[in-house]
Formats: sequence, structure tokens, C-alpha cells
Amino acid sequence: MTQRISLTRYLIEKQRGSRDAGGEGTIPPQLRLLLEVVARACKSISLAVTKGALGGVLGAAESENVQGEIQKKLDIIANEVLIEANEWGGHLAAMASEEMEGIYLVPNRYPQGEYLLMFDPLDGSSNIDVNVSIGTIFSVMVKKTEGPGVSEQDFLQPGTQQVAAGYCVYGPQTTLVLTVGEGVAMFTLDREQGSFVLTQENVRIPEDTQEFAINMSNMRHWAPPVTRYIEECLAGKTGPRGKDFNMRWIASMVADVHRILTRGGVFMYPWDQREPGKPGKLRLMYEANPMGWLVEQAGGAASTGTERILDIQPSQLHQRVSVVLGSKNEVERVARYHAEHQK
Ligand code: AHM
Ligand code: MG
Repeated sequence: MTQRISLTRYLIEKQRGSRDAGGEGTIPPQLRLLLEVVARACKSISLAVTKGALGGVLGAAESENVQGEIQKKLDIIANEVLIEANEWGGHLAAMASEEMEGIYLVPNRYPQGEYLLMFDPLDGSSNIDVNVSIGTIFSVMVKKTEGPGVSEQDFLQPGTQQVAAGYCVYGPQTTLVLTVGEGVAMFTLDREQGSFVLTQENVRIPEDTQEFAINMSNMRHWAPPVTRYIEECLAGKTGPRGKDFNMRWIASMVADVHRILTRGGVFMYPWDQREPGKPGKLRLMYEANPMGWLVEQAGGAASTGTERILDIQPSQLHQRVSVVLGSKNEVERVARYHAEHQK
């Protein structure tokens, strides 16, 4: 029988390092602990999601988040689960979440660590009540300033500074997808055992694709380079691309990105004219950065259309950004159309 590798073992082996590499580990013990805790929280969230109406978790809460969006009960539950799981372990300096206006400091009664954890506790909120895949997205950085205090400024580092990133998709299977900067690995939740089991390593996104994901209902509001790209895809075999394209749009970034990591494709949530002052819908720190890094680690690319997402120097915690990510050649093509348009 082939041996099953649990997430715990995978992380311990990363911490220990391989004998060939002289036993030099690639992740410190505190980061291993952090990732174990995040995975444990995702297991709890997965259980709550699975219960649905039976657990009383569906529907809207009576509150709005900092972005002015109505919160769903599960948005709040998932946020609380992640905070409660992470605040006492001693590995974190602070947390930030889509569902909280300011940063969350580790309470004084607990020891403080050096890591900063950012998350979108429940991505794809509009899909909760209709029983479609949703997920949790997370990103980890190191606090660079010395001393005990933590401020929002500590979080404002570009995506290149991430030391771990991932997501957990709650779909027909619960799958945790992780990078610590050495490629992408996928772990499937074994519900009987209660543990995540390694089911794919060295995930690679094909460089070419015939599948795109975008919310087509916004077409009339797009910028010309985006319209050009999608129109060429729609023109199919007899158009300039010379091939037919398929379309998917799940409206859960986690599920769309999971498909792209599994079989390729391009995902776009670009800037549009509905609210010209807003750079896009998705958030840089806990959506675009972690997903962008995962996609790059799998050989794909992630851009705003005009620059690499991971290079953006953030100025705000809840900053929004235009997102184009997935199969490398397609993302590069979209970026080229933007450059040509600027000329
Ligand atoms: P959320 O974090 O509030 O759920 O919003 C993010 C989601 C993404 O998962 C998804 O790609 C997008 O919003 C869908 O937006 P739309 O409903 O405009 O298609
Ligand atoms: Mg989200």
C-alpha cells in the first residue's frame, strides 16, 4: 500500500528539511504551527458549511462589513473560528480579515509571535445559500519592525514578501491548497480520519488554455483591452485566435482558481466603469496576493493587466485591485493588450 502523507507529516518534513539538502529545513517551527492551526480552523469551517440549514448557518446576519457588504452568518462564523484558533498559540503578532475593519491584535494574555496572518474567512459569500463551492483564503507574512507593537503599517508589504499562502475550498471535497514558496501542494480532507491527506504535489498550470472565467454581465463596463481579449475568445475558431474557447464563472474565486490550478484557464475580475474610482472588486492583501502567488508557484502568472500583482506596494489594508491570473500565455496576452492600448 502506498503510504498516505498527512499535512502534519508534510509540514514536519518541510521543517526538518531533506537529508540531501544537509537537513536544512525550509519552514521554521512557528510557521509550521501556524499552518497546522489554519488547517484545523478550515476543518471546523468545513463542518459548519456541510451542516448548512441543519446547523442554522445559512442566511444573512444583521450587519455590514467594512466594505459595506451585508455579512452572511457564515462570514462571521468563519471569521470567529479563524481568530479563536489562531490567537492563543504564540505564533502570531496580529491578524487582518475581510470581515474586520482594523487589524486584530493578539490579546495581551497570550504570547506574541512574529507572523502576520491575513484572510478572507469565507470567499464566495453569494454562493453560501445556494450550496455552491465556497472557501477560505489566507496569506502569511513576517512582521519586519522590531519590538512588541503591531500596526496596520506592518501589514502593508508587497505579495513578494509572503512566506506562506493558500486556500481551502469547501466543495464536493474539502481541499486545502498550500505554498510555502516551493511549488503548490493539494491536500484532501479525509472526513473519517479528520486529517488532510496529500493528494497532489508540484501542481502545474498549463501555459495555454481554451477556457476563460469572467463575469460577462459586466461586459459593457469593461476597459477596451479586456473587451478586445474576450471578444477574440468569443470569435472562436474563425476569429483571430483560431480556436474555440469555453467559459466558466462560479462567482467564488476559490473555486475558479482551484479549477485553473487543476486544468488551466484564465480568471479575470478587471477594473470596470461601474465605479471608476475603484481599482477592482477583489482585495489585494487576502485575495489577489495569496492567489497570485499560488498561481505563480504553479507556473502561471498574475497581473492587474498593467503590473505584476505581487509587486504592488499596498497603501491600505482593504485595498482593491484588478485581477488577471492563470495560464501564463493568456495572462501575458491580456497584459500586452493593455500595453498596446496605452500606446
Ligand atoms: P466575497 O469575498 O465577498 O465573497 O467576494 C469575492 C467574490 C469572489 O469570490 C468572486 O470571484 C467574485 O466575488 C464574484 O463577484 P460577482 O458576484 O460580481 O461575479
Ligand atoms: Mg472573497
